[in-house]
Amino acid sequence: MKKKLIVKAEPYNFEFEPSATALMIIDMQNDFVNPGGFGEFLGNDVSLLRKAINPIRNVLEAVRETEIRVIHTREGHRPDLSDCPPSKLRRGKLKIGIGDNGPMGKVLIRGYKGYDIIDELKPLEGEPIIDKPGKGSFYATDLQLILHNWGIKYLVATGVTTEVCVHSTVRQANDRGYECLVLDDCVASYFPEFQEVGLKMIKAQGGIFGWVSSSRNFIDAIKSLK
Ligand code: TIU
Repeated sequence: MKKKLIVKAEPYNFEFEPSATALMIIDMQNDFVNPGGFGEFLGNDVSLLRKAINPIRNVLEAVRETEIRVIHTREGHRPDLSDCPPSKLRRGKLKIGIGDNGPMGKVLIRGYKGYDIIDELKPLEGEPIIDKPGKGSFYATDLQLILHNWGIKYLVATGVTTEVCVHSTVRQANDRGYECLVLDDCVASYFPEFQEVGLKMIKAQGGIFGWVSSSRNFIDAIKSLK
């Protein structure tokens, strides 16, 4: 029998096998979290997302001492925009939009500073980075192949934004049979009301999309693995 751990969570405790678990850090990129990027050009106060950084870093450091896998994602596009649907390019009628020049280089484009994962959460070698053109991490990526090869059954979701890329990813993962735990202080939204209701939607109806807990509860649960 593989070792199972329990995290105090809602709507009820989350049971998982560490060897079959991956921590997902979703889109913690300069473009969403720092001023002068896509998030700000969409009209948002990006400082609201920064409160997730320390809790994610705490979880990441704890997980790196265990057999739990780590996967990072980045949202964005090829420099020639061939993987960007025209509808996404047009959306919002932005003054500075995807592919345009901003203070952190071309907005949401691979290879530019805005696209990079923030310094505080830099991936280590052996932690795959999934480059994704959509909001959900499974769409047009090799995420499912990697999870399959690693025998992953459980996902711990962190990152931004709660109701957009985190929700899209959790919904896609849930339909594919993964058990998803979302850590409430490790996800953030530009809209406080969406943060609240986004988390409620995960755990409602008996955990229709998954479970919700906190960084503290998760770190407590994996302490025995070190
Ligand atoms: N706009 C917004 O809230 N989010 C995104 O566009 N992408 C992600 O959530 N990563």
